[in-house]
Amino acid sequence: MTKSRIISGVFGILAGLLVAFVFFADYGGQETAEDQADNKSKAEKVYVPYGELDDYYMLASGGHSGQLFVYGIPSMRKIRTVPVFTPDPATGYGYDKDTKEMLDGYTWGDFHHPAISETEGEYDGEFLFANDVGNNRVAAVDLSTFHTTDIMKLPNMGGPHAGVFVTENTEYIALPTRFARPLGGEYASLDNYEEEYKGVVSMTTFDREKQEFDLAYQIMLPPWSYDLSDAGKKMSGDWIVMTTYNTEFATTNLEINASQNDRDYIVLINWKKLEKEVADGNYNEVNGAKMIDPRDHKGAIYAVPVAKSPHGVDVTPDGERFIAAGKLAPLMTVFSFEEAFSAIEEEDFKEEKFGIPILPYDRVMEREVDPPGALGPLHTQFDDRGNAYNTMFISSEIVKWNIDSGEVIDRIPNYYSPGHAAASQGDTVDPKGDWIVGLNKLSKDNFLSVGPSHPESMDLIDISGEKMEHIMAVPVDPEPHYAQIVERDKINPIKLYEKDEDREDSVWKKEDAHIVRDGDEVHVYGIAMRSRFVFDAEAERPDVVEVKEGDHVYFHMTNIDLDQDITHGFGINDYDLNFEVQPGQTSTLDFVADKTGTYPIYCTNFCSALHQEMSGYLLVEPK
Ligand code: K7E
Ligand code: CUA
Repeated sequence: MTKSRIISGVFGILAGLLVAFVFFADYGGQETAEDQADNKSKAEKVYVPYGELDDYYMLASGGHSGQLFVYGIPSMRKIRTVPVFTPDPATGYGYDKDTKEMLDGYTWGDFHHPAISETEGEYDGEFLFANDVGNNRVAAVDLSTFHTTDIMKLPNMGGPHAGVFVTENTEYIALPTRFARPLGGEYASLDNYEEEYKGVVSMTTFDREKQEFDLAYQIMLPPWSYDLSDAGKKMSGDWIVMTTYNTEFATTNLEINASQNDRDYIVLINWKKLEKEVADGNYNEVNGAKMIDPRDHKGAIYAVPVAKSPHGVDVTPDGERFIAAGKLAPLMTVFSFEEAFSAIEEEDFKEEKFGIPILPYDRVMEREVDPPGALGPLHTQFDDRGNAYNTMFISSEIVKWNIDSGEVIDRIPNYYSPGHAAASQGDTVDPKGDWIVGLNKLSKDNFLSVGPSHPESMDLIDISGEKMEHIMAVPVDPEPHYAQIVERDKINPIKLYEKDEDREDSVWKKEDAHIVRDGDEVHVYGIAMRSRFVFDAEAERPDVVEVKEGDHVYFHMTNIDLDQDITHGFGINDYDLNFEVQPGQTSTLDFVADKTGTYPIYCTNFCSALHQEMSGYLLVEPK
């Protein structure tokens, strides 16, 4: 660069700064040249050119929408909403026979914590599990189709908030309760809280072949509230850890009454030992569950005191420590599994509560990390360089610190009030250390206003360097709690459902479409193809179904377009019914035709240039 160019360059920058300063003085927030360069470099980090794909899937809980949100990272583009605990007309979920039976009449769920199935502590990408705090359920989403394929209702529960977390090889999917409740939800006076109310952990298993949950056993615990849990890894692989609050047994005004004690507990459970107890028949049957009582089973359940009302507890990627986030106490507490195991070995117990030996805090606790002014720590995530990242709800930031030394390395503001954060491959033995997403409860006025309820927001933060860098914030539907960020090649979705001529209720040629009438049952074995429905190939009008008032009608529809991305919808005008069939899929819609009249049927999913012509009629003749 010549001298004159340097001088003019310097002048240019000065002039730019001056202009920026004047603008800034006038309008506030005007970008400087430096800001612009900075924004350009940020934009480049998240720009995914047309034809290329994001590096990661982010599978985020949709909270009380009961849904799963799928995002691409780093672009933060929303890709899909997958219904889990809630009906969804966009995909017909909860309308067709199978999914309606699976939802079993429930119209909402409160999905907090997604967990991807693991093999040897790594995400294997086959399934995603979800908890429903609202209605005591656990669900599995098949990640080859992004369809929810099983939901199990759990007995004896009171809001399984502290799950789901999977053990290293998905041996168990654990769900501890938030609200103490009498077993089976029976009536019991709150005056008898300590005796009759219980906390419960459900240990469920999932058969990947059959795609079915099973409740292996439950653990009956004192009526504390269990907030979050995590599964051990490697040396701690046989254990799960859970935070508690309300060890005061408050039954009203928890805001005050459940924050009295200086210490609550972290409960440690050896699931392997309990598995053996159950195999040996050492349990009581309670409402269909094999129930373990800590007073009868020694050597598997312990607790260690922790600073009051902790929220999250997370196991480090090497499995050697567990870290509690203080929530009410502004600190993170690092505990050593090795010390916990040696205290157990030597029976170094302080006292016992409800049959649970209490380990000495000073021995198991390795370090308290207390960054000045950092308030409301909720959850911990990890990178691949020995660092932890804590969300601070009250001081609205993420704090990065070194696990070995406790030294605080960096802090970065969030917009605003993060609950969880999710790091790339964050729950695994091998986190990637490039991205973390703050899942925030508030956005204030960061986005175009949609009225008094602002959207929640998510912050994308680059954690690949020593200092964290805030890249962007995006709005999100209520309500992000936790997410899993998984490398895209770990997920292998199918493109089509395989043609299977033996599949129950399917027909694959339009000539084979037919209707079977049996008393007041009408079974339509139909096909959907571009651009028509065929219900009865022989009929004068193959796309018309005539039934009698009160008939129980079954539309068994197969989409025979074995072409990528050609989904057909199926809506019945004025009957409040809609479902869809994806390429190669067979689905059944069943209902009682209790309204007489003439009802157009039409394809709701735009599928071809003649999509508007893809229609027919349902005629319901009065009796
Ligand atoms: Cu939102 Cu995990 Cu339910 Cu913390 S929980 S924030
Ligand atoms: Cu089929 Cu639109």
